[in-house]
Amino acid sequence: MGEGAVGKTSLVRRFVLDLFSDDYLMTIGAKVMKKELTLRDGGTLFPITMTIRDILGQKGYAGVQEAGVKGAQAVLLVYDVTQDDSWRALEEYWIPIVWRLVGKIPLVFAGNKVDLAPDKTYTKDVLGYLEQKYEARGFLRSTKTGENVEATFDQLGRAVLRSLDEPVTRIAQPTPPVKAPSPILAVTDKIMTDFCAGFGGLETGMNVVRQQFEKAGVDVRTPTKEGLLRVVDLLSEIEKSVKPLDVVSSNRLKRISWMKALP
Ligand code: G3D
Ligand code: MG
Repeated sequence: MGEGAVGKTSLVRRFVLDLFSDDYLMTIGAKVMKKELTLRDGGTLFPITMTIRDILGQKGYAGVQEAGVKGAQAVLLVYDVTQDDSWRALEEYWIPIVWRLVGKIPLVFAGNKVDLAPDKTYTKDVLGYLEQKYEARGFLRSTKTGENVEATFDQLGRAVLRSLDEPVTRIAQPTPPVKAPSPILAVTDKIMTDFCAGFGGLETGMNVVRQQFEKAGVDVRTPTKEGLLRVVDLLSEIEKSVKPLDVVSSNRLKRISWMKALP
């Protein structure tokens, strides 16, 4: 998890063989990937299959983000070392979502883009602060060098192994509540989550959502009413292949009614 453009997708892509390119597109929703690895802990080897969800970092998509984090056993929190706002957002926005919805599961920090860091001491101090405050490990990395990618995911796996027997505590309101996003983002978020709920859940649904947003030419950062209408129609077309027509039609009308209230 982490803000938009901090390097989440680049980091995951370095680790897994990712066949779907989204070079020209922000990650929409949550992209799910799998990776098999073996962890050595003490003298024992543990074969692990990691399911990694690359979650949309854009503010305003709480529904999609919350669906993405449910069931997580650990979270990799990614920030951009050249943007102080990006690690502050981990504290203010992302960690509270995790604590509230999943509980105190293991966290690992990844400070990305160290190749661009102007002040290495400051960069190390920020990571040290986060590690100490959240009792977590952290790594600095860069796509240029590729170093610390394996170590980061290795640490995630180890943290999960160690936490398996421990009860998870949830925190109801860890920080002040987050303000509602712009109305159009809220509706976009609602349409995405609604479609996925009726289309096999996040894993299946989001692949379709991603394709249809792309087809409609809608940027999730700046959706317009016209663009959203195209998305709603495209999603209806997809639903026609698996749902009765009356359901497809009522879904479409419901989504359009959400948009009607928009300015
Ligand atoms: P996100 O998934 O968190 O939104 P991306 O972020 O992985 O899409 O990365 C956003 C941009 O940051 C990309 O630039 C990517 O190449 C760049 N980036 C990611 N990691 C590093 C890094 O370690 N160092 C540097 N210098 N850049 C990095 P573009 O221009 O492709 O959008
Ligand atoms: Mg991304």
